[in-house]
Amino acid sequence: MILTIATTPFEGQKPGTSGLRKRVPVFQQRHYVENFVQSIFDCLEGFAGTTLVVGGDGRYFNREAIQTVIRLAAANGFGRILVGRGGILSTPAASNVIRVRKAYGGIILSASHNPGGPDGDFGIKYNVGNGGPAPEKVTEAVFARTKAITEYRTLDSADVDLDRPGEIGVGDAIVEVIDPVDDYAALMQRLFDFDRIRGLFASGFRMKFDAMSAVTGPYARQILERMLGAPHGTVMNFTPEPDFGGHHPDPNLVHARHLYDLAMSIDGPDFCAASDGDGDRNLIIGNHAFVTPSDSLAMLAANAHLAPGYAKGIAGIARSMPTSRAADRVAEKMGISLYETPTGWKFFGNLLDAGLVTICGEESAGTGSDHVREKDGLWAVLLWLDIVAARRQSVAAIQREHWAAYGRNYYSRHDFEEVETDGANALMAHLRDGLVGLKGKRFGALEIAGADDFAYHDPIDGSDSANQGIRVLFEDGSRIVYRLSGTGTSGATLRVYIERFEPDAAAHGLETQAALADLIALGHALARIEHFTGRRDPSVIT
Ligand code: VG1
Ligand code: CO
Repeated sequence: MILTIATTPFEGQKPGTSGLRKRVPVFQQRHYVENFVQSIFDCLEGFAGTTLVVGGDGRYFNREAIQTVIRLAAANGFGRILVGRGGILSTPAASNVIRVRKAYGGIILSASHNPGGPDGDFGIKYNVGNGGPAPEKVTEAVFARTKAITEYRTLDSADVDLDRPGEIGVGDAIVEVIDPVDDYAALMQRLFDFDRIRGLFASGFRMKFDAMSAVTGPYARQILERMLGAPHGTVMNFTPEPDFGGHHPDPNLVHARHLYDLAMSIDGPDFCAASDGDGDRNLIIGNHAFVTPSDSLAMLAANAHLAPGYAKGIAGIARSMPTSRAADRVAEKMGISLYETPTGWKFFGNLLDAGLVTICGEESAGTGSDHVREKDGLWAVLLWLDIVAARRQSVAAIQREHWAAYGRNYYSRHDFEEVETDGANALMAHLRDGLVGLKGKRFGALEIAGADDFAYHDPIDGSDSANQGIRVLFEDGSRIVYRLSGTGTSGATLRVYIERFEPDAAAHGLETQAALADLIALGHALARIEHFTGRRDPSVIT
């Protein structure tokens, strides 16, 4: 029976860079999930009888939220609801299911790289029919709706057994529990030369993939160990745990330090990789060769044609604004377009749909292509493996040759996490106020060529997005970028992105922080970081 339940709005149900993210206890409040999901449905049109995809990264509260979404979706008139078995769907796999099953859209339950567990984070994100995150005009409409909602529709039906594959009726809808891995693995098989990668493993190539007790475990074991013949034990921490085993599922140099140390050890594996909570990020470290995500984007774009799925070449590259300009040099040399978008994968969707770009990436360990409409951690790992197998070279050699051909963009991000929101806002206001005065100023060898607050005009739908981060540009091509995170759940996080281009191959072997030392010091001073946040040192350096 359909129930109409009276409710009142919650404050702050505003989707950020990637959906609505809050602490678990916030989501556990009565009506909280229902209000947000009903607000999404209230902003959609013409979905009666269509298909909705639902799945998450397996974190704490995933199963409860899925049951709620199923009841609301059925009561609101969706005809078929596809759910990953066990409530599991990685973010890129969900994007793929939406596309291959021609669903109306999907709801992904995840807080991505944020910690999980009863006191951790949870999140809800709506993806549209192309498989990608809802564009800003949709998320803004949803937020407006959350402020005015008065009722939601649900059912008094029993919970669905998420562990039993097959179909079951819920109200007038059919819920279908699907295998979370199959479609995705088949897609990877079409894009890459599995025989060649199998040959690589058979030749003794050694790899470690850390699934970080998060969603990629089942995917990585199926693809790497079963289909590609990597030795058992290649995939570590492969069981998705509700609290990610108590770890932080962010595959960066702080939370995946052990992989870095392993790859740098004398007898370390040839290739180390990891993904985040929901499977859309990637960390790539060759033996004695850490690849920054910005470089990875450039190197994958330059070599993608070696993989069967991209043999025709790539149409263009898109990167988020703070991502280094290493990819720009590849695009220039290849004679293809390079698009610079605001942070967040939702800005790539239109460019991919229009066929203007094939490969996209962000400095935050996100890379992907037109095969889905999300960034895709395992995809990046497999493309790297296919390139290594095709070129018969180590990651270190590929990286060295790339820098020699294109120059090296030294790059680092300094995060100041959980600082006071007022201070962080004051810091950004201080920077904005000073923008006009910066041009022409000199600091030692560094001269400022210009500074602005990045704004993006979408060439496809004509929408504008302002205030996307402060850019300080230098005469020698160096950059410092400042922005506040839109994925945190407490206080504010300031991100400072620092980049310097080095054409001289003789100077490509420096330690990154040392190579950027003068820019880092200037970056801290220009924004008066200690004054506004009380912090001298960043909490995370990537
Ligand atoms: C961060 C990253 C951004 C990424 C987003 C979602 O956002 O900087 O590049 O798209 O996380 O990634 P922010 O606003 O905190 O800087 V994930 O893995 O959550 O889906
Ligand atoms: Co993620």
